[in-house]
Amino acid sequence: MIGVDTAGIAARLGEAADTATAIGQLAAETGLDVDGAYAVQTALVQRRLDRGERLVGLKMGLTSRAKMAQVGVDEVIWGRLTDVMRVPDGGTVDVADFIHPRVEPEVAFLLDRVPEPGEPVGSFADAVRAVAPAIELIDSRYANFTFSLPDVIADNTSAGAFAIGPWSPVPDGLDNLGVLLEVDGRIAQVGSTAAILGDPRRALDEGLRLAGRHGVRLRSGWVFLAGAATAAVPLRPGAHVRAVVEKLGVASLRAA
Ligand code: OOG
Ligand code: MG
Repeated sequence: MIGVDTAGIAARLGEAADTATAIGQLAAETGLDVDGAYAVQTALVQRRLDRGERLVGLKMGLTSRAKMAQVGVDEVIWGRLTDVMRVPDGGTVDVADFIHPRVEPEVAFLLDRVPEPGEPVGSFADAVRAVAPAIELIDSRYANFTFSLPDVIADNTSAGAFAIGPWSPVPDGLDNLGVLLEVDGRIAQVGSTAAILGDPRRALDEGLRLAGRHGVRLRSGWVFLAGAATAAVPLRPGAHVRAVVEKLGVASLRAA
């Protein structure tokens, strides 16, 4: 897109994240479209890589109706994960590092042999070495957690932090496992992995396809978050959060 200041928009979003200060939406004002927004995301993540962070995976967003409805955007999106975003399972995040953090239950894949560009997607069992329950902490850099499709893409799909529970070998079926999000021992959200594109394995096909469009290849050893099965809930200081996925177990984190 001619005239869009990709680096300038990335700098505004990067500053907002670094200082945990919300900003207004940018896409309408700057004429950003979806392709331009992915270019901003690339520049935004490059700022992190320039200060020594490492890419460790890909995350899908808005792969469930519950999430689409919560944020009013109905397209599947993807973003990048870096090592600094990873919190140990059972670890603590400081809410002061974020603007208005929310948590959501996810299923994570540990990637094994992902196809080369242009190669057909082989079997899920070839592409994925292990699966795990996970929690994603999302934190839109936009005021009131309100954004358009290009806005949220540019903002690296609200990626903030993530915790991954124990890895298990890929089970026979992943398509209808019960999902709970618990906060301080109370159930905050209930769902099923079926909410994720009918089967979370489809999220990997979508990720390969959508990221591939932008020349992004998934790597062996990367983590892949398939997208939340339920709406996200606000993360308050002191909260203890657990994501429970049937057959896969529990991922947890605490908020300081
Ligand atoms: C966008 C990110 C969505 C998911 O799992 O659906 C996402 C947002 O809700 O702010 O990570
Ligand atoms: Mg998510």
